[in-house]
Amino acid sequence: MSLTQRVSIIGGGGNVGAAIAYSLVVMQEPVEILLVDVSKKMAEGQALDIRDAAHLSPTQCRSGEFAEVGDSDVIVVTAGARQSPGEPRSNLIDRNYKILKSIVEQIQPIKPTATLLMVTNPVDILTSIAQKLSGLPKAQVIGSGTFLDSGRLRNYLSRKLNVNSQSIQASMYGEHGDTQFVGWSVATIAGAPMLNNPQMANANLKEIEDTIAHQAYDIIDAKGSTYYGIGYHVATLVKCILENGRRVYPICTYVDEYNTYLSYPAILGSGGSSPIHFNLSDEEKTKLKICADSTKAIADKY
Ligand code: 6V0
Repeated sequence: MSLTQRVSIIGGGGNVGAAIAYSLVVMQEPVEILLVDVSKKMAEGQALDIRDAAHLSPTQCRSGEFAEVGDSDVIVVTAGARQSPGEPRSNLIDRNYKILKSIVEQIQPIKPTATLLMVTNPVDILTSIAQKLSGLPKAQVIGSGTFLDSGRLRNYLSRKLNVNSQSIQASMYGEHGDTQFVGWSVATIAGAPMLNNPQMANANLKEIEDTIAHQAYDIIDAKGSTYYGIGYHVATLVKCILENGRRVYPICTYVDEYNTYLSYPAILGSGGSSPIHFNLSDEEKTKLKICADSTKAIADKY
Protein backbone atom coordinates (compact mmCIF):
# COMPACT_ATOMS: atom_id res chain seq x y z
CA MET A 1 0.00 0.00 0.00
CA SER A 2 1.44 3.40 -0.84
CA LEU A 3 0.98 6.12 1.78
CA THR A 4 0.59 9.76 0.82
CA GLN A 5 2.31 11.43 3.79
CA ARG A 6 5.95 11.11 4.76
CA VAL A 7 7.85 11.91 7.96
CA SER A 8 11.63 11.95 7.88
CA ILE A 9 13.55 11.62 11.12
CA ILE A 10 17.16 12.79 10.84
CA GLY A 11 19.10 11.18 13.65
CA GLY A 12 16.77 8.21 13.28
CA GLY A 13 19.59 5.80 14.06
CA GLY A 14 19.69 7.14 17.64
CA ASN A 15 17.52 6.58 20.70
CA VAL A 16 15.19 9.58 20.43
CA GLY A 17 14.63 9.25 16.68
CA ALA A 18 13.80 5.56 17.00
CA ALA A 19 11.47 6.20 19.96
CA ILE A 20 9.54 8.77 17.87
CA ALA A 21 9.20 6.29 15.00
CA TYR A 22 8.14 3.47 17.33
CA SER A 23 5.55 5.74 19.00
CA LEU A 24 4.02 6.60 15.60
CA VAL A 25 3.73 2.87 14.89
CA VAL A 26 2.01 2.26 18.26
CA MET A 27 -0.31 5.23 17.55
CA GLN A 28 -1.30 3.49 14.29
CA GLU A 29 -0.46 6.58 12.23
CA PRO A 30 -0.83 5.94 8.47
CA VAL A 31 2.43 7.53 7.38
CA GLU A 32 5.70 6.51 5.76
CA ILE A 33 8.63 7.04 8.15
CA LEU A 34 12.11 7.54 6.77
CA LEU A 35 14.99 7.11 9.22
CA VAL A 36 18.08 9.02 8.08
CA ASP A 37 21.37 9.11 9.96
CA VAL A 38 25.06 9.76 9.38
CA SER A 39 25.37 6.16 10.58
CA LYS A 40 23.50 4.33 7.81
CA LYS A 41 24.01 1.05 9.62
CA MET A 42 22.22 2.29 12.76
CA ALA A 43 19.36 3.79 10.71
CA GLU A 44 18.96 0.51 8.85
CA GLY A 45 19.04 -1.50 12.10
CA GLN A 46 16.41 0.70 13.77
CA ALA A 47 14.20 0.61 10.65
CA LEU A 48 14.33 -3.20 10.49
CA ASP A 49 13.55 -3.51 14.20
CA ILE A 50 10.63 -1.03 14.00
CA ARG A 51 9.33 -2.68 10.83
CA ASP A 52 8.92 -5.89 12.84
CA ALA A 53 6.28 -4.01 14.87
CA ALA A 54 4.94 -1.88 11.99
CA HIS A 55 3.31 -4.76 10.09
CA LEU A 56 0.65 -4.72 12.83
CA SER A 57 -0.03 -1.02 12.13
CA PRO A 58 -0.78 1.13 9.05
CA THR A 59 2.63 2.82 9.55
CA GLN A 60 5.53 2.02 7.22
CA CYS A 61 9.17 2.48 8.20
CA ARG A 62 12.44 2.29 6.25
CA SER A 63 15.89 3.85 6.29
CA GLY A 64 16.60 6.52 3.68
CA GLU A 65 19.00 9.05 2.21
CA PHE A 66 19.38 12.77 2.94
CA ALA A 67 18.35 13.51 -0.68
CA GLU A 68 14.89 12.00 -0.03
CA VAL A 69 14.14 14.15 3.03
CA GLY A 70 13.21 17.48 1.40
CA ASP A 71 10.02 16.03 -0.08
CA SER A 72 8.62 15.13 3.38
CA ASP A 73 5.56 16.66 5.05
CA VAL A 74 7.27 16.71 8.44
CA ILE A 75 11.05 16.73 8.96
CA VAL A 76 12.11 15.90 12.52
CA VAL A 77 15.70 16.56 13.60
CA THR A 78 17.04 14.53 16.52
CA ALA A 79 20.62 14.28 15.21
CA GLY A 80 23.41 15.44 17.44
CA ALA A 81 25.21 15.16 20.71
CA ARG A 82 23.27 14.55 23.90
CA GLN A 83 23.95 15.63 27.50
CA SER A 84 26.39 13.75 29.68
CA PRO A 85 25.34 13.25 33.31
CA GLY A 86 25.11 16.67 35.02
CA GLU A 87 25.77 18.61 31.80
CA PRO A 88 23.37 21.50 30.96
CA ARG A 89 21.69 21.41 27.51
CA SER A 90 23.17 24.81 26.66
CA ASN A 91 26.67 23.20 26.50
CA LEU A 92 25.70 21.34 23.33
CA ILE A 93 25.19 24.41 21.13
CA ASP A 94 28.51 24.54 19.21
CA ARG A 95 28.57 20.82 18.39
CA ASN A 96 24.93 20.64 17.46
CA TYR A 97 24.93 23.87 15.42
CA LYS A 98 27.57 22.38 13.10
CA ILE A 99 25.55 19.19 12.71
CA LEU A 100 22.33 21.11 12.04
CA LYS A 101 23.99 23.30 9.42
CA SER A 102 25.36 20.31 7.53
CA ILE A 103 21.95 18.60 7.66
CA VAL A 104 19.98 21.59 6.33
CA GLU A 105 22.47 21.90 3.45
CA GLN A 106 22.02 18.24 2.55
CA ILE A 107 18.20 18.20 2.54
CA GLN A 108 17.58 21.19 0.24
CA PRO A 109 15.31 21.85 -1.54
CA ILE A 110 12.71 21.49 1.20
CA LYS A 111 9.08 21.26 0.09
CA PRO A 112 7.52 24.74 0.71
CA THR A 113 4.67 23.26 2.80
CA ALA A 114 6.91 21.11 5.03
CA THR A 115 7.09 21.57 8.80
CA LEU A 116 10.56 21.34 10.34
CA LEU A 117 10.41 20.05 13.92
CA MET A 118 13.55 20.38 16.04
CA VAL A 119 14.23 18.09 18.98
CA THR A 120 18.04 18.28 19.25
CA ASN A 121 19.23 20.33 22.22
CA PRO A 122 19.43 23.15 23.10
CA VAL A 123 16.12 22.93 21.29
CA ASP A 124 14.80 26.49 21.55
CA ILE A 125 18.03 28.08 20.29
CA LEU A 126 18.43 25.49 17.53
CA THR A 127 14.82 26.03 16.39
CA SER A 128 15.58 29.70 15.85
CA ILE A 129 18.77 28.82 13.95
CA ALA A 130 16.98 26.12 11.90
CA GLN A 131 14.47 28.70 10.69
CA LYS A 132 17.28 30.98 9.49
CA LEU A 133 19.20 28.15 7.83
CA SER A 134 16.19 26.57 6.13
CA GLY A 135 14.50 29.75 4.92
CA LEU A 136 11.07 28.25 5.76
CA PRO A 137 8.40 30.62 7.14
CA LYS A 138 8.66 31.06 10.93
CA ALA A 139 5.32 29.29 11.57
CA GLN A 140 6.58 26.16 9.80
CA VAL A 141 9.67 25.75 11.96
CA ILE A 142 8.94 24.59 15.49
CA GLY A 143 10.63 22.79 18.36
CA SER A 144 9.41 20.25 20.88
CA GLY A 145 10.16 22.97 23.47
CA THR A 146 8.65 22.38 26.90
CA PHE A 147 5.98 19.92 25.74
CA LEU A 148 7.77 17.08 27.54
CA ASP A 149 8.43 19.18 30.66
CA SER A 150 4.76 20.26 30.70
CA GLY A 151 3.78 16.58 30.47
CA ARG A 152 6.01 15.89 33.47
CA LEU A 153 4.33 18.77 35.33
CA ARG A 154 0.80 17.53 34.55
CA ASN A 155 1.81 14.02 35.54
CA TYR A 156 3.15 15.30 38.88
CA LEU A 157 0.06 17.45 39.59
CA SER A 158 -2.22 14.61 38.56
CA ARG A 159 -0.70 12.37 41.22
CA LYS A 160 -0.69 15.15 43.84
CA LEU A 161 -4.32 16.20 43.23
CA ASN A 162 -5.72 12.81 42.18
CA VAL A 163 -7.13 14.31 38.96
CA ASN A 164 -6.54 12.85 35.49
CA SER A 165 -3.69 14.77 33.80
CA GLN A 166 -5.95 15.37 30.75
CA SER A 167 -8.08 17.65 32.97
CA ILE A 168 -5.08 19.68 34.08
CA GLN A 169 -4.04 22.71 32.04
CA ALA A 170 -0.60 23.72 33.26
CA SER A 171 2.54 24.38 31.24
CA MET A 172 6.22 25.10 31.54
CA TYR A 173 7.17 28.32 29.75
CA GLY A 174 10.33 29.86 28.35
CA GLU A 175 12.81 27.21 27.27
CA HIS A 176 13.44 23.48 27.51
CA GLY A 177 16.35 24.27 29.80
CA ASP A 178 17.28 25.37 33.27
CA THR A 179 15.33 28.70 33.22
CA GLN A 180 11.94 27.18 32.40
CA PHE A 181 9.12 28.08 34.78
CA VAL A 182 5.50 27.13 35.52
CA GLY A 183 2.78 29.56 34.40
CA TRP A 184 0.97 29.15 37.73
CA SER A 185 -1.20 32.26 37.24
CA VAL A 186 -2.97 30.67 34.24
CA ALA A 187 -2.89 27.01 35.38
CA THR A 188 -6.32 25.42 35.80
CA ILE A 189 -8.09 22.19 36.64
CA ALA A 190 -10.79 22.00 33.97
CA GLY A 191 -10.90 25.81 33.86
CA ALA A 192 -10.89 26.37 37.67
CA PRO A 193 -7.77 28.29 38.81
CA MET A 194 -5.24 25.73 40.04
CA LEU A 195 -3.95 27.87 42.91
CA ASN A 196 -7.49 28.19 44.39
CA ASN A 197 -7.56 24.42 44.91
CA PRO A 198 -7.32 23.74 48.70
CA GLN A 199 -4.76 20.96 48.07
CA MET A 200 -2.42 23.54 46.54
CA ALA A 201 -2.71 25.93 49.53
CA ASN A 202 0.50 24.76 51.22
CA ALA A 203 2.31 23.55 48.11
CA ASN A 204 5.91 24.69 47.65
CA LEU A 205 5.57 26.01 44.08
CA LYS A 206 9.29 26.65 43.62
CA GLU A 207 10.10 23.12 44.71
CA ILE A 208 7.62 21.66 42.20
CA GLU A 209 9.09 23.84 39.42
CA ASP A 210 12.67 22.75 40.25
CA THR A 211 11.67 19.09 40.44
CA ILE A 212 10.19 19.24 36.94
CA ALA A 213 13.06 21.25 35.44
CA HIS A 214 15.61 18.78 36.80
CA GLN A 215 13.80 15.52 36.06
CA ALA A 216 15.84 14.88 32.91
CA TYR A 217 19.07 15.02 34.95
CA ASP A 218 17.76 12.24 37.23
CA ILE A 219 16.92 10.03 34.25
CA ILE A 220 20.29 10.69 32.57
CA ASP A 221 22.10 9.94 35.86
CA ALA A 222 20.29 6.62 36.14
CA LYS A 223 20.23 5.31 32.54
CA GLY A 224 22.37 7.59 30.38
CA SER A 225 19.70 9.30 28.28
CA THR A 226 15.96 9.98 27.95
CA TYR A 227 13.96 8.78 24.98
CA TYR A 228 10.57 7.13 25.65
CA GLY A 229 8.97 10.30 27.07
CA ILE A 230 10.26 12.61 24.36
CA GLY A 231 9.54 9.98 21.69
CA TYR A 232 5.83 9.81 22.53
CA HIS A 233 5.50 13.58 22.91
CA VAL A 234 7.14 14.31 19.54
CA ALA A 235 5.05 11.62 17.83
CA THR A 236 1.97 13.38 19.24
CA LEU A 237 3.12 16.63 17.61
CA VAL A 238 3.82 14.87 14.29
CA LYS A 239 0.34 13.31 14.34
CA CYS A 240 -1.26 16.69 15.06
CA ILE A 241 0.57 18.28 12.10
CA LEU A 242 -0.28 15.44 9.69
CA GLU A 243 -3.95 15.47 10.72
CA ASN A 244 -4.16 19.29 10.96
CA GLY A 245 -5.33 18.73 14.55
CA ARG A 246 -5.27 22.45 15.59
CA ARG A 247 -4.57 21.41 19.19
CA VAL A 248 -2.77 23.68 21.66
CA TYR A 249 0.56 22.42 22.94
CA PRO A 250 3.42 24.13 24.81
CA ILE A 251 6.04 23.98 22.07
CA CYS A 252 8.85 26.14 20.77
CA THR A 253 7.08 28.65 18.53
CA TYR A 254 7.88 32.11 17.19
CA VAL A 255 6.34 34.72 19.50
CA ASP A 256 6.10 38.15 17.79
CA GLU A 257 5.71 39.98 21.10
CA TYR A 258 9.20 38.83 22.15
CA ASN A 259 10.66 38.82 18.64
CA THR A 260 12.09 35.30 19.04
CA TYR A 261 11.34 31.60 19.48
CA LEU A 262 10.13 30.58 22.94
CA SER A 263 8.45 27.62 24.56
CA TYR A 264 4.88 28.85 24.75
CA PRO A 265 1.38 27.40 24.14
CA ALA A 266 0.56 27.42 20.43
CA ILE A 267 -2.06 26.06 18.04
CA LEU A 268 -0.51 23.33 15.91
CA GLY A 269 -1.71 22.13 12.52
CA SER A 270 -0.61 21.42 8.97
CA GLY A 271 0.59 25.01 8.43
CA GLY A 272 2.77 24.90 11.56
CA SER A 273 2.18 26.81 14.78
CA SER A 274 0.75 30.10 16.03
CA PRO A 275 1.03 31.13 19.69
CA ILE A 276 -2.11 31.95 21.67
CA HIS A 277 -2.15 34.83 24.11
CA PHE A 278 -1.96 34.05 27.82
CA ASN A 279 -2.25 36.82 30.39
CA LEU A 280 0.67 35.79 32.57
CA SER A 281 1.41 37.62 35.84
CA ASP A 282 3.96 40.46 35.80
CA GLU A 283 6.53 38.23 37.51
CA GLU A 284 6.02 35.50 34.90
CA LYS A 285 6.25 38.05 32.06
CA THR A 286 9.60 39.19 33.46
CA LYS A 287 10.87 35.60 33.54
CA LEU A 288 9.74 35.10 29.95
CA LYS A 289 11.48 38.29 28.84
CA ILE A 290 14.75 37.21 30.51
CA CYS A 291 14.49 33.85 28.78
CA ALA A 292 13.64 35.44 25.41
CA ASP A 293 16.57 37.87 25.62
CA SER A 294 19.10 35.16 26.49
CA THR A 295 17.83 32.70 23.85
CA LYS A 296 17.83 35.40 21.17
CA ALA A 297 21.30 36.67 22.12
CA ILE A 298 22.79 33.19 21.68
CA ALA A 299 20.84 32.35 18.49
CA ASP A 300 21.88 35.69 16.91
CA LYS A 301 25.59 34.71 17.22
CA TYR A 302 25.11 31.90 14.67
P1 6V0 B 1 21.83 9.40 20.19
O1 6V0 B 1 21.18 8.13 20.58
O2 6V0 B 1 23.31 9.57 20.36
O3 6V0 B 1 21.41 9.70 18.67
C1 6V0 B 1 21.90 10.79 17.94
C2 6V0 B 1 22.01 10.34 16.50
O4 6V0 B 1 22.40 11.47 15.70
C3 6V0 B 1 23.06 9.25 16.28
O5 6V0 B 1 22.45 8.12 15.67
C4 6V0 B 1 24.08 9.90 15.36
O6 6V0 B 1 24.67 9.00 14.42
C5 6V0 B 1 23.21 10.94 14.67
N1 6V0 B 1 23.96 12.01 14.01
C6 6V0 B 1 25.04 12.69 14.49
N2 6V0 B 1 25.46 13.58 13.56
C7 6V0 B 1 24.62 13.46 12.49
C8 6V0 B 1 24.53 14.11 11.24
N3 6V0 B 1 25.41 15.05 10.88
N4 6V0 B 1 23.55 13.73 10.41
C9 6V0 B 1 22.66 12.76 10.75
N5 6V0 B 1 22.72 12.10 11.92
C10 6V0 B 1 23.67 12.46 12.79
O7 6V0 B 1 21.18 10.63 20.99
P2 6V0 B 1 19.66 10.74 21.46
O8 6V0 B 1 18.79 10.20 20.40
O9 6V0 B 1 19.54 10.24 22.84
O10 6V0 B 1 19.50 12.35 21.53
C11 6V0 B 1 19.44 13.13 20.35
C12 6V0 B 1 19.23 14.60 20.69
O11 6V0 B 1 17.93 14.78 21.28
C13 6V0 B 1 20.24 15.17 21.70
O12 6V0 B 1 20.63 16.47 21.31
C14 6V0 B 1 19.43 15.24 22.99
O13 6V0 B 1 19.92 16.21 23.88
C15 6V0 B 1 18.07 15.62 22.43
N6 6V0 B 1 16.94 15.42 23.32
C16 6V0 B 1 15.99 16.36 23.30
C17 6V0 B 1 14.90 16.29 24.13
C18 6V0 B 1 13.87 17.38 24.12
O14 6V0 B 1 12.95 17.42 24.95
N7 6V0 B 1 13.98 18.33 23.19
C19 6V0 B 1 14.74 15.18 25.00
C20 6V0 B 1 15.69 14.19 24.98
C21 6V0 B 1 16.86 14.23 24.14
